[in-house]
Amino acid sequence: MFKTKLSGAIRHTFLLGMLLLAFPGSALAFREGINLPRGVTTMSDEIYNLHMLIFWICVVIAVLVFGAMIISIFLHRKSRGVEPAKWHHNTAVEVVWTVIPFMILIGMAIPSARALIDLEDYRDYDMSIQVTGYQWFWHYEYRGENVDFYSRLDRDSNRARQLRAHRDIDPRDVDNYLLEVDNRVVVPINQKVLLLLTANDVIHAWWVPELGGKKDAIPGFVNELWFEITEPGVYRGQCAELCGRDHGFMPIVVEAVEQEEYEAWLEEMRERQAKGDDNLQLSAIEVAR
Ligand SMILES: [Cu+2]
Repeated sequence: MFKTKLSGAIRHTFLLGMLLLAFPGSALAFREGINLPRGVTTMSDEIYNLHMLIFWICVVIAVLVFGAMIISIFLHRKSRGVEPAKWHHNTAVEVVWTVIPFMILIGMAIPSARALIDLEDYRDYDMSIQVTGYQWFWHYEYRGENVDFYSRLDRDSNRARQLRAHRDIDPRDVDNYLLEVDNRVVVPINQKVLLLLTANDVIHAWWVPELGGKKDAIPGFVNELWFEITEPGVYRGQCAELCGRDHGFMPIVVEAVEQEEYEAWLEEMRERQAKGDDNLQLSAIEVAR
């Protein structure tokens, strides 16, 4: 009687497990914020797919291993009068439990290596921007476009964070508090954008999570990072290195637009530069601090 119930329960658990595995990742109610964000670039997509592949391989292994353990504990428990097996050293079993993990590791290594190689492939880019980290703002130079500007924490966030000096501004009333800048990085969609990262003072790190990459900006070195954004939008990030007292106040905002819009923006920036717009210069940044 009990045996029938137990085998029924095992069968139901097994069927439920198989049913869950049959659903794609998104159908399993992975709430936003729990799973890895999918991002908006070709590379972040590849990283996400790799992550999900490895995740499901781990789930299958966990279901099989823990399933076998649980079933074995139930069926071969002492109270049922099961005698412990006396044999040891089974060559067939040892071959199987060496070969199977080996095959699994190869299955994981191939897509991982492919993603890593893609991640580090900086050739054939469409445009490049030299990014320099400062305490505590960024400088962007669009190479070959005659456009360069500084990008720092926007004035509202900056005033609100100085609680003592500006008690009248509540941080909760500021849109995108600490995640907004005065001059955004504008890039066209569907273009391979190469960033050349360095720093002027201490080590910083350029990180916009949705773009699927993070790189250190180190004085005296040039690091590379590339992305190709597929969806227009505004993407926010921060310096990801403990770079000093005001480390939390150097956000990064990337705006991805259509090609024509990007060209128009470049033209506008050139005009602003020609007019000597203070908001693009360093002196204005220092005055505001
Ligand atoms: Cu920094």
